Amino acid sequence: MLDVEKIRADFPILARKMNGKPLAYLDNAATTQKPLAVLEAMDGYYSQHNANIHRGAYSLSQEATDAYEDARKNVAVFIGARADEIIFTKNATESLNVVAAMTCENSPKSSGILLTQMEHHSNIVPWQLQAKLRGQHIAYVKIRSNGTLCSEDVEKELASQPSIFSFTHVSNVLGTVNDAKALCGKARKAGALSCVDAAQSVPHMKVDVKEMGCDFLAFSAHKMLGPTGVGVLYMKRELQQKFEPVFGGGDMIKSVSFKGAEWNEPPHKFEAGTQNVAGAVGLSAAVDYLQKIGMKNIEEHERALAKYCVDALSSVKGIRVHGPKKERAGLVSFNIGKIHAHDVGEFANADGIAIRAGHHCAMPLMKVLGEAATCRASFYVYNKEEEIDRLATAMKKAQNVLS
Ligand code: 7TS
Repeated sequence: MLDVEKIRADFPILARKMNGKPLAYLDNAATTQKPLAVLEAMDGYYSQHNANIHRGAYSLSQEATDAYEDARKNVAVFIGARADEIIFTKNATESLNVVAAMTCENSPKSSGILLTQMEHHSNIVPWQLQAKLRGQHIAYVKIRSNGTLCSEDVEKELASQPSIFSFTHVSNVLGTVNDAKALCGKARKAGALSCVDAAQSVPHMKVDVKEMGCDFLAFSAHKMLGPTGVGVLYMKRELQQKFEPVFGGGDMIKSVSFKGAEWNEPPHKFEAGTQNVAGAVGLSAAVDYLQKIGMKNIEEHERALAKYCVDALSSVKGIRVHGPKKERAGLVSFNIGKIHAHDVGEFANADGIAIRAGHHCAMPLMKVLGEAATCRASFYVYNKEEEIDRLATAMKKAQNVLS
């Protein structure tokens, strides 16, 4: 059991009122709030240690470099990787764009890319850009009506030997938790690389990249109590020499002449230009904060809230809850009768409740679900049952007034 009230005291924003009501922040799949420990770590970096990294012969630059490289080590331990397998990026989206560009450039023309129907646009559009550029084709693993991946379809699509299988670990719309270890294993057996979009899993459960067996894994700091503007690309050590960097510039080179350049050692080979050092420091503080609570405790807390939410919403007339009935991560997407999701969202907002209404950057999935948009409540360490009770009450009111 988490001490939610104690946790909430670490997040100044949660004491705010919205439209005269206490803020109930239930949009954590979009972004999370930041504890004082993260804000103070970033402030401390800027006020005491700021300098450019990997270059100064002076002590302050060494301090900044140490802060950045310590953050890398901390993130590596958090996901069971080696420090040099952690590449800092801008966000999960940039990480996925980099994987798409690197792997597609390295794959034969007309080779296949395998995705799933439940991907966020961040794990679709980068591949579409590359496929168009290089004449490669994309296939999508279908989902079943219960919101899980169709395993026969995985087998069938992998049999046509795509160069890479890129899939989400947890769906940001359905809450489906895919068996990433099994899917990476199947990809490997079929001779395909595996890339895991972990934007919705790393913040909420224990993820170990070695145990999972993925080749690439992507996530964002801002969805795990860290700052915006910093993300992570895990890239298996054995692959780091094989691929050319996507971005060129300072720090990623060993030497440059007018003719060409020689790359720096990974991970620096993949980090061009001045990095978001304060962002990495903030992410590292967020990792410390999460680890103090314990990832197992966090996962249990959120799953319990999701179950509580599904039960609470079941008394709303005309409710349709999307995604798996049982095994679901800490988020719940739903529609009420024929009422547009945006109208429902505005109704919740009037009561100080922040939920997301829209296509959640998953328009192809919306098409499969047969919905233009859905409402979504998504939870984190600081959410409590009382907030879900308020949501259910607001939803009953919305149903009464709007239908
Ligand atoms: N992948 C998944 C599964 C996501 O849910 C998101 C963001 C991303 C990738 C992209 O993350 P970014 O930090 O690079 O933008 N998902 C959402 C969402 O569900 N609502 O707002 C952002």
